Amino acid sequence: PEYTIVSFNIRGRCEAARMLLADQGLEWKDEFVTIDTWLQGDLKAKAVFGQLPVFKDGGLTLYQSNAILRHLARKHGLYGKDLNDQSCIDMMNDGVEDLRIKYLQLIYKNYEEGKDAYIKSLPAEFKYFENVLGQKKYGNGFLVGNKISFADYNLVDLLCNHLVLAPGCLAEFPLLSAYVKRISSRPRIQAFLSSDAHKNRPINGNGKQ
Ligand code: GSH
Repeated sequence: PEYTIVSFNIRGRCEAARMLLADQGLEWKDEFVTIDTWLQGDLKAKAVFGQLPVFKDGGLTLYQSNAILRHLARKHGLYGKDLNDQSCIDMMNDGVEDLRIKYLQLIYKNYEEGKDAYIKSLPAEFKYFENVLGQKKYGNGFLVGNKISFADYNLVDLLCNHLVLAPGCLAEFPLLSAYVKRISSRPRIQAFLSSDAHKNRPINGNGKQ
């Protein structure tokens, strides 16, 4: 395969890139690092920011999950049609990242005590994305423009995780619900989401979801 993703064996911060690759019909190899190997420290010492994932494209070694998404987007035409689209896609992806950080803080730092309050806070988060989908200004069917971008894969992945956390959480957001259904039913995404590789991969590293 053209690409290699080195990560822990979880969906985590890589599943959006895997979804992008699958949807674009691109091949990649997953190399999973066990906690034991990680704790030996060699990989951590080599990592630019001391963390996984790492992505390899020929001679390029890239850390930071969002940089990986952007690299693939630039290479495979998933970054809008012009400069303004690119900037709007960046804006949307930054919004997704903000929500992902809140989600990961809940999962890894405050799951038991924080779950109810987090779920209650979700409508206030989702309404921004619902608004964007309702505005012609940015997108029409996708977050930005008339074509899928890396930010769409990132958002759909994160929303799928939220549907596991709180199955009814999108009920009051018709545009967002339809968006997740529409994108997850693209044939290659549907095949990816129903693959054993995806289904057997835990969402997070601590077993919480
Ligand atoms: N901003 C980084 C990204 O988006 O790639 C965050 C990466 C990150 O949180 N990596 C975690 C990690 O390597 C696993 S998903 N944890 C082990 C450690 O920090 O030693």
